[in-house]
Amino acid sequence: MSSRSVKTGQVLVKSLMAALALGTLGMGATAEAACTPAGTIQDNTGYSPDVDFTYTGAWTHSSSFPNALYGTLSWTKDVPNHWYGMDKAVSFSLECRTAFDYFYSAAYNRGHATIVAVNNVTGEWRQLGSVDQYSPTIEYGKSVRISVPWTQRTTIYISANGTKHPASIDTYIDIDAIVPR
Ligand SMILES: [Ca+2]
Repeated sequence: MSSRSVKTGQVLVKSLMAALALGTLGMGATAEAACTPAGTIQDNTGYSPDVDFTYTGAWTHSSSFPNALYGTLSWTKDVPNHWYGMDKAVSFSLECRTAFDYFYSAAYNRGHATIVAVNNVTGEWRQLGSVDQYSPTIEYGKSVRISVPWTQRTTIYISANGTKHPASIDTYIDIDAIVPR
């Protein structure tokens, strides 16, 4: 192949890539393409492609838990200053989803996790529930399904409430993964 035809080939590839990029941008403009895919495990470390986890406050992240999903867990007992729990939390956004599964580990030092949702379109917020993560023995891969009140883009905040089951020795909460539903 001559250098001329190689260049032609490169131009063709560039043109194709540009067209694909335009196509992707075009799809992104529609509401459907912005939907968070359902059923994909989203790991708490945030490397999963469709949900970005954001951590505020004091969290510890570890990849030393072989029995957790992808071997990773993040935990905190940092209680938010705001009662609606947005300043010290793990947060992520969902769109077009009506629920998500919250995976965590239950243990003897776990407390209550508070879950709050904020509608990014209307600004409404709602407390979705509280999860008691206490267990006398350590149980990895536990999950609870949380209903989401809006299919519009919604940010979910999960934070430590600072309260616990009477038998628990501490108020830590953790996140292992979420699965949008
Ligand atoms: Ca994990």
